[in-house]
Amino acid sequence: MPSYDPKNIFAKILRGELPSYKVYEDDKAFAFLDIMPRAPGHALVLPKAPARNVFDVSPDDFAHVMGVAQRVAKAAMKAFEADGVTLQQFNEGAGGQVVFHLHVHVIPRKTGVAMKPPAAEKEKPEVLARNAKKLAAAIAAG
Ligand code: DGP
Repeated sequence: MPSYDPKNIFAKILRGELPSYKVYEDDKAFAFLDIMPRAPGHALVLPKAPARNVFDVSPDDFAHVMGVAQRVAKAAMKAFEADGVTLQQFNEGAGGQVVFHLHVHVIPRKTGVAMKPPAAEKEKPEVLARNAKKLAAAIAAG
């Protein structure tokens, strides 16, 4: 497996070199909106420590990221009046991974509404800003 590349786009977001629509941060994890959402409120949860994917992440960091994903999922149900949430996590190109810093997708779902295809369309900045504010508030409310 290739080694971790610190030039990947999520590493740049984590270092603050690129902007993001942040919804949550603690000492070990960071969460922000996917700019090409498969449904409104689609968020990504990352470990802050470098990890390419499930094959090199520490079990502790992976468990922490899943705990944060659970918290984001519960908040997304309220913030977006969702009927369910889809969690996705891809590993290596053959596993569907495109950005090589481990991340968990948290995708709010409505009954009968299909997800858009992956990375189909960039959402408008004002929509992302509004959704990030709603989700961040719901996460903070716990
Ligand atoms: P994957 O590695 O297959 O889980 O896909 C990467 C996801 O990251 C995809 O849903 C689109 C999203 N994405 C790609 N570039 C950016 C970016 O610059 N910012 C944000 N917020 N999301 C991105």
